[in-house]
Amino acid sequence: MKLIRNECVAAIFLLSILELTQSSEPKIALVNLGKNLNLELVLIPSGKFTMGSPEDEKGRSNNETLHEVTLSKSFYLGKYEVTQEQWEALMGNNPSSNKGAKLPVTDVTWNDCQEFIKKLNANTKGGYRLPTEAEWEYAARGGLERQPYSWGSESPFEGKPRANIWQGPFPNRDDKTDGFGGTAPVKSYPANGYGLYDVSGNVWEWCADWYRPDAYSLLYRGLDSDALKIPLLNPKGPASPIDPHGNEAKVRVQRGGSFLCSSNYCVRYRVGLRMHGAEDTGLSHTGFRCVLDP
Ligand SMILES: [Ca+2]
Repeated sequence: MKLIRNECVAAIFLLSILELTQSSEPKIALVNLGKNLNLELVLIPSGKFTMGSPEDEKGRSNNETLHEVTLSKSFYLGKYEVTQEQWEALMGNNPSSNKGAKLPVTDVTWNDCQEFIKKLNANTKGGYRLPTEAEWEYAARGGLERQPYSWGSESPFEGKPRANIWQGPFPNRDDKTDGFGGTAPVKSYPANGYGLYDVSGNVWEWCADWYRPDAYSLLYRGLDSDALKIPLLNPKGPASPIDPHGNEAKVRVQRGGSFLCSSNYCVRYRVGLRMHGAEDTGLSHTGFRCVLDP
């Protein structure tokens, strides 16, 4: 009898239901947030990839040194950026500047994301966290190797819109030919090879790692050039940050670019592009997605 009562309590507890659908690809994890809302995560297979960007890639920065990475364990990653209605269902507030239920939650700091994850873990079987930078890039590449974008090499300005970015000369004029001038509802553009939406553009996504610009390079590793060919195993980033602006801010990695990224200015919707932000600062073009360890 006690067992039945405990099961009933568990059944009505928000966030208590985790369903793993294993009958079809891609495998999806659904987490019930209440109010008929699910957090959806896609299973990303373990594997090996080349992280960073070739030196001849347009817009490439010198912090993107090519190196090999092995991710030995599969993981679930948010199918799309955490939305405002999802955030509100769990946290009871909505910090976003540009309001809309299906828009990604924005203005969240890295620390805010930790609070969201802490609550998610407390109310489920646990296993939630932010992706490492390596996991993020591996998943965002969707199985493609050494391509500039999450969809391949085609220009984002040809054919159907592929991501919510800035069209026209930044910062003077955004032609909004992708349909949106600010954030776009998640899943407005095609998914990548792993079934993930909006890894390019829309909002920057927080990663777990500390940021330092030389994190991929020999300068940081202090090894000879062959070291770049030896795959790093499940890298978690540097032990401490270096703020490239010299402000000694506690900077964390951000990836993916946002609706403010243009071709004439920064090309930051490239899949290898690395960005950073102080962990206590949230902006109107910054959000996140979660990892779930199986
Ligand atoms: Ca846009």
